[in-house]
Amino acid sequence: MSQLRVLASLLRGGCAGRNQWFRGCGGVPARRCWADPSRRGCSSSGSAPVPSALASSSTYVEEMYYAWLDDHKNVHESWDVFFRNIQASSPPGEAEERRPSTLLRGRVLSHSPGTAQKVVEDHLAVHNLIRAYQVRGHYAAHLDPLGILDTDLDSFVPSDLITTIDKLGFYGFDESDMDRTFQLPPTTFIGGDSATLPLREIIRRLESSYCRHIGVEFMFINNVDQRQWIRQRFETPGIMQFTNAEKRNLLARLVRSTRFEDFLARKWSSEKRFGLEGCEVLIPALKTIIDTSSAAGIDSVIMGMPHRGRLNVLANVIRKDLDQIFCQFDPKLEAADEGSGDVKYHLGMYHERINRGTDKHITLSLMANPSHLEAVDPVVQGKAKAEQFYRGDTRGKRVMSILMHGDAAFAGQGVVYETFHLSELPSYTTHGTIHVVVNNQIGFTTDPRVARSSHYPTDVARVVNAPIFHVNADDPEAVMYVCRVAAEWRTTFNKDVVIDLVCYRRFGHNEMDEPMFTQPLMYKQINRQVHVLKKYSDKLIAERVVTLQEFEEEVAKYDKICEEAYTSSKDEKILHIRHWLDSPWRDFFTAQGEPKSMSYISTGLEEEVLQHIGQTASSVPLQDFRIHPGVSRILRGREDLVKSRQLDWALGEYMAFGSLLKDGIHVRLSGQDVERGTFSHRHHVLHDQEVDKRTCVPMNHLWTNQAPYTVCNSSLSEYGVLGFELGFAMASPNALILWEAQFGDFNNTAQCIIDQFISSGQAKWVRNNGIVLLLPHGMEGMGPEHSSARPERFLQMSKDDPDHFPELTGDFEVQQLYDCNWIVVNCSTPANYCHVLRRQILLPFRKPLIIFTPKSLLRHPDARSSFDHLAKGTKFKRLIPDEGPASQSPGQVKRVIFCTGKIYYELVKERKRQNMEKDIAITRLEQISPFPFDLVRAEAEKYADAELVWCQEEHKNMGYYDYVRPRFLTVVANKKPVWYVGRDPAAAPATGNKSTHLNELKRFMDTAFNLSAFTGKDKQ
Ligand SMILES: Cc1ncc(C[n+]2csc(CCOP(=O)(O)OP(=O)(O)O)c2C)c(N)n1
Ligand SMILES: [Mg+2]
Repeated sequence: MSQLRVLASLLRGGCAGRNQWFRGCGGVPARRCWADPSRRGCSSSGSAPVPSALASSSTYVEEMYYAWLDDHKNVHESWDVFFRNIQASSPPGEAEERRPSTLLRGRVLSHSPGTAQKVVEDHLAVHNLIRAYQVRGHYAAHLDPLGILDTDLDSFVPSDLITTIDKLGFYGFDESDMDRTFQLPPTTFIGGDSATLPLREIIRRLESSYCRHIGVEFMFINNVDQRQWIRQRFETPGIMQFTNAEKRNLLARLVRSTRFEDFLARKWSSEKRFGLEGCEVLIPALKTIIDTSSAAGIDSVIMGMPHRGRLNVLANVIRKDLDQIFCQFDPKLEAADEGSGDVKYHLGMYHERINRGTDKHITLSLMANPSHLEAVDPVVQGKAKAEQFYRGDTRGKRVMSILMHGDAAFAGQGVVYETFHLSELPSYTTHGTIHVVVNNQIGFTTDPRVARSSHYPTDVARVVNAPIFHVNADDPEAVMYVCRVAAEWRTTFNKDVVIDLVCYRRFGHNEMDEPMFTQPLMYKQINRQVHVLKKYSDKLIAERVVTLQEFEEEVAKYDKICEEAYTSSKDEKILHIRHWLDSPWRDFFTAQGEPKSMSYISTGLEEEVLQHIGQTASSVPLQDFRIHPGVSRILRGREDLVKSRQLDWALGEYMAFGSLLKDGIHVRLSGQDVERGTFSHRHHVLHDQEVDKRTCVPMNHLWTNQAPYTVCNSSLSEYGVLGFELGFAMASPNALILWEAQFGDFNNTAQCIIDQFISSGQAKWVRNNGIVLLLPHGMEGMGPEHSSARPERFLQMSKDDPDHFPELTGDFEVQQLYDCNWIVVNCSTPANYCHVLRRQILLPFRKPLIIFTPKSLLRHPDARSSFDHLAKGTKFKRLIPDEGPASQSPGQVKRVIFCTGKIYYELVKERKRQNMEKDIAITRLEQISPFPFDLVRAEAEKYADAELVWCQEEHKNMGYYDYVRPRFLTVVANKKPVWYVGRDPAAAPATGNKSTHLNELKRFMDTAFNLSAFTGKDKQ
């Protein structure tokens, strides 16, 4: 039995899909939507003695039958004969019943056993064949311009594609069947206006649709309408047509793209630029996406891309002035801005202009990015989401993102997957991203066969049901077509889509590299490869779309533009990174990009505001909303606190968020389980216990004209989500954007965002960012994990000078914040936590803020603040001095213990227990970095005769010690030692053994209160 017979018996269960399609024809040309859904039952033939192949395909037979009933010409004549025979022999009345399964019952065998079965099976075979091309046609497509590599890493051609005539046998056919005509199923558009086609033509059209220069992967998409939409775009005969004007435009864009790289190569032959040669078509591809999207209403496009072709995109897509690009190659250019700056192929850009293709206004921005491939993906998404949010673009109809990728990075970097998984989440979706892969079939020197395990570099996109259009980049018209379809796909379905530009890299990884060392045969072929511009111009000249002279004029015109820009670029003497800003905040800064003042108003609040927020935080603002009794208890507890004018941690946070919302500041808190709070203390989203998915966010019921509060549980990702929030925070300075790690130590899976963007972003790209990281931290006997948010790492990356005592000007506090790269705090009170969050927004500039947040302190009865500490006129305390007996008579104090965070409460308890409140002062450092030199000096001078101790609960090689020690020594001008009290050095952040944990604590507490512990030692 041929394999077809097996396949035929497998063709069951199409009912759901078909019915859905019949029902869901809306929006898709209803060429085959002939049936009344009510007549299209999915009945089987039950126990009737219909031959097995027919029984299993009764739906198919029914389709044929209904088509035949509508019009006998709808079906092939063999079917016509078949149904006529059955109807003619039906008892009177039965034929009117019009259910073929009934009509067939007991009749097929007796009327035309062999013929009927063969007819059905042959039709099924054809349908299978069509489906095979739709599913696997891309494996046989000619995607590689070099013609030597298998883009899918596999030279195997699926056995069910008819690449040679003998493969017809797979379907039980031979050459003699090639001119037989078959009825086409409703799941294909290859017929155009005809419902039937000869087998030869069916195969030809399928090859043309799926096996030429475009390979379409879409059959894994489980939405039938979407699949049908794609089929229509790729199967309809003659659909890929371009006008002569479009072809000329395409050629002109290719000229620019190609000649730009040629120009750079000529002028700066030994400079790294990561040229686009071999994928010049990227430029017209992006322009087509932008034109099509602009025509559909998009007026802001946010892009992220790697090194390859970046300068070309800046020049020919974003339209950065060419002289500004060329002057970047001048080594004598002096930097005008502070900070490190960055190499030219990492810089970003923001440009508002008229899109020539549509004559509509458009803003294009390319995000600055580090070398770390794909790291910018979630950042772009976050920024796009924020722009959509602030513009009320709830469906992504005005703002969109485009992400470009290299083939090796797209397959290899996990953040790509994390970003895809954000694409459909309500609080993270950007309503469809167009991904463009520059698939040059190599990553630096590495062959794809050892760089990925999937067929294509794009397989990762399948997880979100994104269609993938592979296209041979040496066929510019095919590229244009898929770009247009991709943009239309986004407009229609607001879902992600991938364009895989299968190309080659004409030179080495960069202009200095020798590719023949590692890819000799590939590069022999590349050296023979005719340039795409030559191929396409020859084609258009042969088609008489342009003349040779017109083409040469176009080239000369662009070369002249480059030459002129080159001449004027020589006048540039100074490099302004500021001109390469990707996210300008125009009204926030002065025209020169400076803060409008160097002070900030008090972060304190009116009593009524505190009361009002406190009451809302303790109540359920919706009627008939039944909350869990445990939550009720928590709200009652809050109510009691508010009545006694007290704050716990959750209330402190409420006060900060609520008061900023009142002032029109959008607040967004994102991270794993943030809605409830990992430690069940927050409860910002209440859940009705009786109505599924009914929720209430009291923070959004505070004031009538308040800004919105967004609190969203994220996917289980740190790299992706932190990158996303960082991008969100770029869109506007008037928003407090917070990312909370479930436990602080999980920040290390987002290390790249922290190192490459948060700590160094301003230095490299002169852009401010006020993102807040909430990192639960504290040694609570919970084991090596979940104890440390690794303060040492953040502090090590803080740029304030440990050895230099700064000049204390009047606005020192603000100036110090302005000069730093980020702010690191560990607050010990809810009031101070509230103040530092409010200060973040009230400052006239933005800096990232890292907060080590508590766990046990969330409910610690001593870790509460009075409303007085938030009253008008109060502010964030960078340092909280001792206010007890020691501070009354500082001359008697023997030791000052400086500490930060939760250990303060343990120290105070122990001091009391040992009755040493006059002997030992305990001072809390709340802002660790930038280091409050001024306040620490005041404390050190106050207790001039006392020993200085730094006490921390973390191990000695971790926590804060390495950061604070040299700064303390600078404060005391190296005249006194700073003694360390804390855990010994260790490899793991904490012990897994509870009793060891407690013993360690006891040991260092004993040292802290042993006044002779350091006697006789002169330094540590
Ligand atoms: C995260 C990361 N790891 C390693 C590198 C070093 N690197 C730079 S380019 C490159 C190859 C990239 O290949 P591909 O993504 O295919 O882009 P192409 O250069 O071919 O355009 C590598 C490994 C990097 N930049 N980023
Ligand atoms: Mg590559």
